[in-house]
Parts: sequence; structure tokens; C-alpha cells
Amino acid sequence: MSDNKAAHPSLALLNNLGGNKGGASFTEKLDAEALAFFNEVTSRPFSQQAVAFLNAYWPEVKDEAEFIYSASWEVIKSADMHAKGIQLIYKYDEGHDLDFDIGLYFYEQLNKFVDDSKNAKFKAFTRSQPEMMTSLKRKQELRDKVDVNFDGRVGMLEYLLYQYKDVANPADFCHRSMNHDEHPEIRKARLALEEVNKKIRAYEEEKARLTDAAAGSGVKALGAKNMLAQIDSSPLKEELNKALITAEAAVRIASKKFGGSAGGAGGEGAGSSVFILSRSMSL
Ligand SMILES: [Ca+2]
Repeated sequence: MSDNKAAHPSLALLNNLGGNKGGASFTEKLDAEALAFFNEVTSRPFSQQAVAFLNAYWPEVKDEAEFIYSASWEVIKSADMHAKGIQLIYKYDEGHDLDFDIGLYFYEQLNKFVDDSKNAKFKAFTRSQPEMMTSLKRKQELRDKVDVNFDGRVGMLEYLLYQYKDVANPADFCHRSMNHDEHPEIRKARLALEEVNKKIRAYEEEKARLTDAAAGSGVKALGAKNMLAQIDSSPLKEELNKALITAEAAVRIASKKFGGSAGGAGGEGAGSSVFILSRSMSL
């Protein structure tokens, strides 16, 4: 982990980016340190990239968070599953980027998603609508603009920066995020919350698997039904729920106590982490 690095941006970087907040060009080249930071963020799972983006731009994009979570994130995962030939969500380890062909596919699927009448509510997120363009033009955009670190792949962070380029750009993202000096106590609480969320995910995966298996009528289905009943009557779900509430509260308390270099709005950033991570219990 490059935490120390993230917490101590060099003077050179500050000088370079300091007076340049929203005004830097979208494709402005990142210096070596910013690029290393950027590469580290884009190597995290899609959801963690979204959290990093939301943390950096919460005041500007909080109204789009629901779209990012329920549309973009869902579609990018399904595009990645498609690329990897995986059909079942519980067999899927969340990925972190797509090649350009799958990137193209992702945008097509996202366009289909918002055009689907059952997803009509997502049309209201006007800033989040994917622009329609030809495949040729899209590939060019992917290559020239979306792929900030020129590795021939598209990460969630790159997609988000490009989508919300009215308020965001890569250099500014690095500037904001590398300056975001996460207090060790906040970090500790956040990691504890991530652990709880991992357990919840495992629990929900197992439940989905059993629910699937229980749908049939053979001996196997009967066994799965029994297992389901056992899980349902065990205190596990309640324990996980309790752990989640406690861990979320710990993040909020730590954020309030130690939070924020950004003009007193310290809770904001952590708020978006909680937003995304705690959604997993709502199934
Ligand atoms: Ca890339």
C-alpha cells in the first residue's frame, strides 16, 4: 500500500497543481508521483475507485451517486463478467478495468440500460447520461481521453473522471486525493467497516447460491432449502447487521473527531464511503 505517499504529496507536485484547481485541462499530463498514485487507485476494484472518486468530488457529484452506484457500477461489473465469461455474480471477483473492446461494450450496455423503460428513473440523472457516439468515435475517445494513464485499459475512475469532466479532471483528482490526509483513526475505522462488508458479501453470496439451488425439486434442492432455513434462523444475519451499524458509527465518529482538512467538511468524504459500502446489506 502506498499510504504514506498519498499522505505526503511532494512540494513539486503542490507547486505544479496548487493554483490549478478546476481549471487544469482534462488531458493534462500527470507528473510521475501523481501517475503512480493514479495507477494505484485504478488497480483497486471498481467500487473502491468509485469511492475514491466520490470522496474527491462529493460536494459536486453527490446527486449522481445513486446513478454511479445503481447504474454505472452494475453495468461495468456485468461488462467485466461478460468479458470473463462469468454468468453468476457470486462466482465473480470484482475487477478493476476493461480493455477497449469491452470498454466499448460497457458504453453500449450503459446506453441500453438507460434506454430500458424499466430504468426510466435513471433518465433524471442528466449529468450521468452516457453520450451516444459511433463505435469508431467511441474508441478514439477511449484512447485519447478516457484512458488517462495510457495502459490500453479503462478503469472505473477513468470512466467517472471523463463522465463528470465538467467538475473533474485527472490532475485535479490526484491533487485532491493525495492531499486528503486520512487520519489513522479514520483509516482504521474505514478498514474495519470494509471487513464487515466483506463478511456481509460472503453471507449474501452464500444465500444467493442456496436460493438458486433450492429452486429445483430434487434432493439437492431439499438440502439447500434446509441450509437456507438454518441460515435464516441463525443469529448470523443479526450479528452482521449489528457489526455493520457499529462499524459505520465508528467511521462517522472518527470522521467527526479527526476528520477533514477540507474546510471543516471532513465528514463529507467519509460519507460517500459509507454510502457505497453500506448498501450491501439492503438486499
Ligand atoms: Ca487506463
